[in-house]
Amino acid sequence: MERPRVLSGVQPTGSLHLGNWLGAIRNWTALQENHETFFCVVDLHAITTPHDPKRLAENTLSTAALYVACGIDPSKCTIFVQSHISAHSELCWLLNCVTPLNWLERMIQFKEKSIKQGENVSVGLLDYPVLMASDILLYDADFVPVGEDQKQHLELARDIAQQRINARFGSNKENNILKVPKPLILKMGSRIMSLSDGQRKMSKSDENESSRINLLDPPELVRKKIKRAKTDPHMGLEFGNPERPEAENLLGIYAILTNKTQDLAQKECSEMGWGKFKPLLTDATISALEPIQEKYKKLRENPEDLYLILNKGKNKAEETAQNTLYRVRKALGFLSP
Ligand code: AQP
Repeated sequence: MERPRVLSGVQPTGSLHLGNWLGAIRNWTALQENHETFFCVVDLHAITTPHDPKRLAENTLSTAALYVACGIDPSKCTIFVQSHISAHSELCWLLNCVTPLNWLERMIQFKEKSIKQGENVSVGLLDYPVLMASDILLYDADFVPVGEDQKQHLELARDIAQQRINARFGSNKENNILKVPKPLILKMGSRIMSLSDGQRKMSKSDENESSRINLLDPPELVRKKIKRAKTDPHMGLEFGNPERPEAENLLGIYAILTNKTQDLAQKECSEMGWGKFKPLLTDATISALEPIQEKYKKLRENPEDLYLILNKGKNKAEETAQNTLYRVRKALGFLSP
C-alpha cells in the first residue's frame, strides 16, 4: 500500500535551535516510520532576507548534517537541498503568474518580517509563500507538518493548487494537475518561545543570541543561557497561567526533553523555585543535546557521506519534481522542448 507523502524543510539561516528541533525535526523522525518523507534544506528561502554569501553553503551543509544527527534516517527519507532542484524556482514563476498580489500582501509573516526590515524588503520576501507552495506542490505531498506560524502559508498553497491551477487549467473531468495538501498540525512542542521573552517565538534571526539554545551550543553555553533566561517572581512552576509565559515555556521544554507528560512535570516542579528548577532544565537540555552533537561531529568529519546522502536525495527528488513540473507546463500550454 502506498504510504502518504510528507514534505517539510528548514531554512539554513543560522544555527538550528531547540524550536526547530522540538517544533519540527523531532516530529519528522516519527513520520519517517510510516510516511514517504521528503525533507529539504530550503536554501532559496534563506536569501529572502539579507544573508551572508560566505555562510550560506556552510549553513546548508550544517543544517543537513543536523537533520541526520537528530535522527532523520537517509535510508528511509529523501534528504535534499532545495536549490539543487531547479524545478522549485521554475514552478514558483509559473505559480507567481496566477497568484493574486493581495493574497501575498495579507500574509502575517510578511507583515512582521517587513516591518523589521524597513526600506530593505525584497520582492523575494513577499514571494516567500509562493516558493513554499512550489516546494510542497512539486512533491504531490499529502500532508505538510506545520507549526501555528506556517498555517497561513499552507492555506495559500492549497488555494493556489485548487483555485488557481486545478480549477482553471484542469479538464472538466480531471482537474487534478496538482495534489492539494493537508496540514498536519502537531501539538507537542509546537511553539517554543524565546528565553528572553516568553511571548515571542524562539528564532534564528533574533539578534539576542541568549534568546535561544542552539543545537550545537556546548554545555557551558547552555548553562549560561538558561541561567540568564527570563523568570518571574512566583514560586513553583506551572502550566496554564497566562500571566506566566516563561514558566509555561520552560516547563514545557523540560517536559518534552525528559519525556514526561505535562502533568508529571508540573507535579515534580510545582513547589520549586526558579533557582532549583533551572539546573534541572539545564541538565535535561545538555543530556538531550549530547547525542545529537556527537553524531553531528562524526558526520562533519566525514563530509563525503553527507554529500552522498544529498546527492542520492537530489536524484530522487528531481524525478518527482520534474514529473509535476511537466504536468503544470502542459496544462498551462507551453511548447515542449
Ligand atoms: N520557536 C519555534 N517553536 C516551534 N517550532 C519552530 N520552528 C521554528 N521556530 C520554532 C519550526 O521550524 C521549522 C523551520 O523553520 P524555518 O527555519 O524554516 O523558519 P522559521 O519558522 O522562520 O524559523 P526561525 O528560527 O524563526 O528562522 P528565521 O529567524 O530565519 O526566520 C518550521 O516548521 C517552524 O514551524
